[in-house]
Amino acid sequence: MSFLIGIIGKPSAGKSTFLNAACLTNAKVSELPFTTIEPNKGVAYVKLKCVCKELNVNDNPKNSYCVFGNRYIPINVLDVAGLVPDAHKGKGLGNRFLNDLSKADILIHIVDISGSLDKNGKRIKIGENDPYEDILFLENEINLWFKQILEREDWNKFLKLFARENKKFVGELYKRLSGIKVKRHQIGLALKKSNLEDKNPSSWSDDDLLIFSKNLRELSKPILILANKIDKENGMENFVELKKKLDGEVIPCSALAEYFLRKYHQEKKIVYLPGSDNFNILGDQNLSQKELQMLNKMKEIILNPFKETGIQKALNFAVFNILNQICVYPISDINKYTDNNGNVLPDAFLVKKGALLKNFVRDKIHTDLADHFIFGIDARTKKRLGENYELRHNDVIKIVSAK
Ligand SMILES: Nc1nc2c(ncn2[C@@H]2O[C@H](COP(=O)(O)OP(=O)(O)OP(=O)(O)O)[C@@H](O)[C@H]2O)c(=O)[nH]1
Ligand SMILES: [Mg+2]
Repeated sequence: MSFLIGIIGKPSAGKSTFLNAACLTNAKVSELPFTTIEPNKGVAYVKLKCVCKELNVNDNPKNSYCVFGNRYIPINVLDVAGLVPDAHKGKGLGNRFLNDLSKADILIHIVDISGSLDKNGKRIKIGENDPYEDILFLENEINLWFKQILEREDWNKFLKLFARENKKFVGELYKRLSGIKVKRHQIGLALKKSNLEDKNPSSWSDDDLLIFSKNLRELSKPILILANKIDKENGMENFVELKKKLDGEVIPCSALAEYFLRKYHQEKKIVYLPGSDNFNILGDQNLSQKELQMLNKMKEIILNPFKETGIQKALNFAVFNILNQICVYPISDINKYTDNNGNVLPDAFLVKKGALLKNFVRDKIHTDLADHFIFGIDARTKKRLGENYELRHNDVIKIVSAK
């Protein structure tokens, strides 16, 4: 199972450009608001330092790929229609697309940092819109979407069923939220965070429900802010201002720059590795004077100051810092680091920090293997690892089973 990242933002913020840049898809892009109606899907990659260099082997990846010692692991990305204030009430394209986000594990909010679009994605004078306000309205919309899901189908009647604090309540809430990928423990945590653990559900106010919806949304679909169009006039100043107002991470980005760099790489005009701070031109004759100028400008205003376009950083931050994933390499031969077919370091799996070896075997490898699991062996130290061994980032492990 791979992660799903949902791309959200107001119309024309650059969501489809992000998708195309990250996944080399051909989703329609235009200056007009509501260009995207049906969601667009793609596959992007998180990037990390592969263990092949440290182990001094040439690898043959199967579920991922490796270039110059960088391992790229696939994740799913979904670009949806633009969101406007009161979308949860049906404004713009309404909540239809919100439902498209149901299966997302995390959301990346593409903000137009140049401030040249109003809340409905219409072009206005550059700098006229405050990107901070976009963040407030959009998060509110997503929280209200959660609230609406809870409220539908006789919410008040539902609350009255739980006259006292009741263990069943969490289970019933979990059922109610089954469509939007909320985990059971997140419901418990959200109740605690909202100070509602000991409150009788039948006496919940509308505010209680709103606070609970917000906390649950933050836990189950966290939002990473991306300051897109940093290349535009005002971009940099607005970015500095926005950073002052926000507690969390905000990543500067030019989705357009990444898109061009990856396209030119694909067309063999340059060599560019996603997430790097440079590119090499493959013979000037492939590029017009105008293209060369544009590439130089990208270097000057994006790659040099920010060290990358921001797309790879956003994907990595979402998966490693917010979803707290680490990478583990299962193998069969602890000396050659191969699978049964001789492939060196074939698979790189993302697992949650703190996961136990037995859960990793069950969730990522095979339930059948998990049933017959005996122990693991650390390929580096050749030591035995029990089922309750807590996995560490970059572990290379052989699974020994009775089957
Ligand atoms: N300068 C600059 N322009 C960008 C960037 N990203 C996107 N754009 C432009 O912004 C406009 C809107 O881009 P889209 O990707 O279609 O925006 P969207 O958010 O998918 O829009 P909707 O589908 O209508 O909601 C296009 O003209 C893009 O070329 C960027 O990083 N820099
Ligand atoms: Mg779009």
